[in-house]
Amino acid sequence: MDTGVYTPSERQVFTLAQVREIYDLPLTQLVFRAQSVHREHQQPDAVQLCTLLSIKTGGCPEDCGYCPQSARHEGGVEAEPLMDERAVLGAARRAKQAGATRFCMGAAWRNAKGGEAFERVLRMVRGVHDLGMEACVTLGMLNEEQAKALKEAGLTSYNHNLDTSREFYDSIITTRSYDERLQTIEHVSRAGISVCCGGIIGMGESVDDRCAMLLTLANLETPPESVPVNALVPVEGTPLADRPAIDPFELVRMCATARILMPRARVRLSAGRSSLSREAQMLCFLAGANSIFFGEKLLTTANPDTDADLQLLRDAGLRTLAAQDAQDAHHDGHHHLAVTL
Ligand code: SAM
Ligand code: DTB
Ligand code: SF4
Repeated sequence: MDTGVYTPSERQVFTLAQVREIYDLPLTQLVFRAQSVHREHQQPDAVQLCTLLSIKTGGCPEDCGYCPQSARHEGGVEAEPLMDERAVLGAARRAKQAGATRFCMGAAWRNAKGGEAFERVLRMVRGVHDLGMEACVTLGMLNEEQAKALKEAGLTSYNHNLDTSREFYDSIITTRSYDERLQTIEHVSRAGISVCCGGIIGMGESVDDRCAMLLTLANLETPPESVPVNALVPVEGTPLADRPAIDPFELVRMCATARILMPRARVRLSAGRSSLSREAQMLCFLAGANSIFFGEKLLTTANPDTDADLQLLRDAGLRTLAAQDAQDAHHDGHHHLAVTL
């Protein structure tokens, strides 16, 4: 297995059959292989804590089948206006105090809005950046100009997920195409902003769909800086409300395969942790996950208590990764750990 440092031009190229072979390895072998890659490219004993805030909740015109914020599903969350920037920066400061090094702001928009709303988002990004945290936003589709402005404001990363494979995509979302997603990702990349891009498992997709999504991500011209792996949180009123829960081993396999395919990315164990045991989460960390959403809420649904998360990391002897470290590790391979729990 090649575990050298990859540059975009010399990185390994996989076929779908090879990805599937990796995903289907006996779990012991899969985790061993992922852990070997992890140790070459990442701090093996550090986890990044990222806090999410929904800065504009609900009333979204898109029809994403999993999402409680879509105005097209019955009984979704109430639509609220874009938050005031002081309230957002207050939340960012509290997240920093609690140990988070990245602050991610999400808006239930089809695309990033212009005018005052966008100016306000830029001020939020600047404020988070000035706190010394990594700033991330997810605002829907983005054009090149907006991407440039966000970069200038100090944005670290833009989250825009592929969610699933191209083949399965249309059975989950009809109002926005797969190619439009890829285009937004390209605008983000071109502006020099890191891409945060991943997906969801548990929506009824096949294992090939999962592998195809990971392959698409790994084959992007610039592979994502971070890859959120979400387990569907089934929400009443959404078309996917009745989907059965996934087996946690599936999540372990996703984290491990993502780690092997994208050695330098942060693999973020995202939505769905509330239903995972400590042991299952530890297996995900062993498999190469090195980032979690930290804070009692994701965007609109529950996340584990911060005390429980800090206890888990403490019991496992894991440390949190500081913001600048994350950037150093990403850009030049230097690793320094700062925050102790
Ligand atoms: N509106 C923006 C967009 O879709 O790009 C940003 C917010 S959206 C809520 C961000 C991501 O959260 C989605 O792409 C999806 O992967 C994830 N997500 C949303 N609802 C979820 C759920 N119920 N379970 C798991 N993941 C979910
Ligand atoms: C991502 O992939 N997962 C986060 C973040 N990116 C924005 C969002 C998860 C949302 C889960 C459902 C909710 O809380 O509304
Ligand atoms: Fe809207 Fe994003 Fe939810 Fe889709 S995932 S309905 S775009 S908020």
